Amino acid sequence: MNDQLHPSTDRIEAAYALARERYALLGVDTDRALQRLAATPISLHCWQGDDVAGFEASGGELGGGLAVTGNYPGKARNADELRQDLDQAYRLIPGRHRLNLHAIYAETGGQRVERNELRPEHFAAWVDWAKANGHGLDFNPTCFSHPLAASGFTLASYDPAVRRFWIEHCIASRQIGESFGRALGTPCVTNVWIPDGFKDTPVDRRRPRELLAQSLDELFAQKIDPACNLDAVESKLFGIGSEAYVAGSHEFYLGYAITRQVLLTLDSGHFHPTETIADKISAVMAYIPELLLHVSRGVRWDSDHVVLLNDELQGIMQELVRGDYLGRTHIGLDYFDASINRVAAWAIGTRNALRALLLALLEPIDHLRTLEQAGDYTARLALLEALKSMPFGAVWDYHCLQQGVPVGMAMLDEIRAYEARVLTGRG
Ligand code: RNT
Ligand code: ZN
Repeated sequence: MNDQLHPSTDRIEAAYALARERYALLGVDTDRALQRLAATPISLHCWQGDDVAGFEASGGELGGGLAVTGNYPGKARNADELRQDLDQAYRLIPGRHRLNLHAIYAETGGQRVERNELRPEHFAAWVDWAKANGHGLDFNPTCFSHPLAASGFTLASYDPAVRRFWIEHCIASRQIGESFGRALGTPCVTNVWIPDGFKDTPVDRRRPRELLAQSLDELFAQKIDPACNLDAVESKLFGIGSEAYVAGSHEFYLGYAITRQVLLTLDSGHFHPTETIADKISAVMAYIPELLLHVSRGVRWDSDHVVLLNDELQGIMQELVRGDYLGRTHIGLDYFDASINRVAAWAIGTRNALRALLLALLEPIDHLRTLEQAGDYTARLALLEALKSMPFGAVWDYHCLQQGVPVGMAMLDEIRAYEARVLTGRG
């Protein structure tokens, strides 16, 4: 570690003072932007820490058309290791953030518990940990990596026994979500994603969707206090093994979410490769109560790469801020990369989501809107382009300093030290 490579506290503060002045000239209050940033939680996806493996005694192959590539050493082998890695990741990320759990991360003390029999007590250690560390919890039924999902169908299966099992699992999951919300005083978003679809062209596209709607109505029938649990449904265009048809497509779930007034989940990797979700936000928000985002990055397909600070991510965050949707949006991440240090993957991706959000919060949006309404597109373009070279980095560094997390590349020093101290010993 070479301290000379990293800026000193007084240099970071001096740079911030200058940046603040520059933004103030545009009418942007950087202190207020940082307050809003600090108040926005991101839900970290637990599954980046162990390549979506989970802790089931019978833990089999990753299914549902999901694929994790890479074998970087140090993957978490149990819940204690996963929490230890998460603690390290949170120490690198400014602000207080949530954790998004999947049902396969239950702790059943070595006992085999079927997924339709999972209960809140199987997540007691997660709740204790969340409470002790100020994390809200979110949840997902795991409708893949299971013999009853091996046909490629779950809630939309033609087999009533298969549907029944997954309906029961989703009901159990909502109750677990409710228990999280009650224990932690912040609603749990329970997100239903299923892999159901056909590899090759089906002749009946209608029936699986009818079955899916029926299953969903059944599993959502029990009303749960929205202060404890919020239900979300996640669409997908295609998966590995469901290239020709996915029952839970975007149109299907958009209609479902609107008519049932549940949350819609937009995963940025679940659309055509050139289709981005930023423009969808203001359209769907006209009709749905709240939104769940799975911020991801597809490369050629839904490959779930670590999110970068790129135009796509900025477009999403700009929409949330410009449209004033932050209060109705739950921001979650969804990627899994096993080819790099997994703690770094969490930290880099989450910091990028926050950096994109900060960039959006630093826009003089009222002024931009006035220009647009006046038809002054010349000034709108000039200002938007000028914003790109404003000293945003100084504001971000100051935020990290204030929040007690490493600034810039100092983050990597901590990751390397953790790797040497903890991860390499895992064999
Ligand atoms: C799959 C969906 C889903 C999963 C997680 C593990 O394509 O994106 O959200 O990635 O539930
Ligand atoms: Zn997703």
